[in-house]
Amino acid sequence: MVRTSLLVAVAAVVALVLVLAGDREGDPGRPDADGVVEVVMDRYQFEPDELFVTAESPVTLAFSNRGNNVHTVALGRTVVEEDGLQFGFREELLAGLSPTLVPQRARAGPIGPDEPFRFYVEPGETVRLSVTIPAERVGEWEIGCFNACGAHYRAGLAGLVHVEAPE
Ligand SMILES: [Cu+2]
Repeated sequence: MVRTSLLVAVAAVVALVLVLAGDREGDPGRPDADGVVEVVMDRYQFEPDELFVTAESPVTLAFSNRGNNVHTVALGRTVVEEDGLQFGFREELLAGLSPTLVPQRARAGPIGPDEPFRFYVEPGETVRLSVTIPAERVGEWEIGCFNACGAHYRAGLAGLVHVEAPE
């Protein structure tokens, strides 16, 4: 009887450890054990299209472009829209921050403290953005590519970024 209970307890612990390990490594859209969130751009989709990051923790978003078009990734919210065309976000998630970009040449556009942070991802390339998002930006944000006056965004290259409060 005691032995059976012990076996059940051991089996339960093993199952729990497996579940936790699975969560840690394999949860799409969440950082893995190294703090990396993998995102694939396949044609006009982010996969996954919903990302979860924790404020005040260093995170790396790794964008891999498996399509045939170059994309320009923007992070923010409130889309600037005119005549059915989209041009970017009114509010920038990374405003005033100093993210690291690998490779650095992927940085798009003019570089200044008030410029929106954009980066190109060429077909076949992976670009890694590393940053720590401050606690006051906890909330719902978006990612998108606004190339071709928003044609890529309208085609589906749009996703959500949930910035969660530190535990
Ligand atoms: Cu694009």
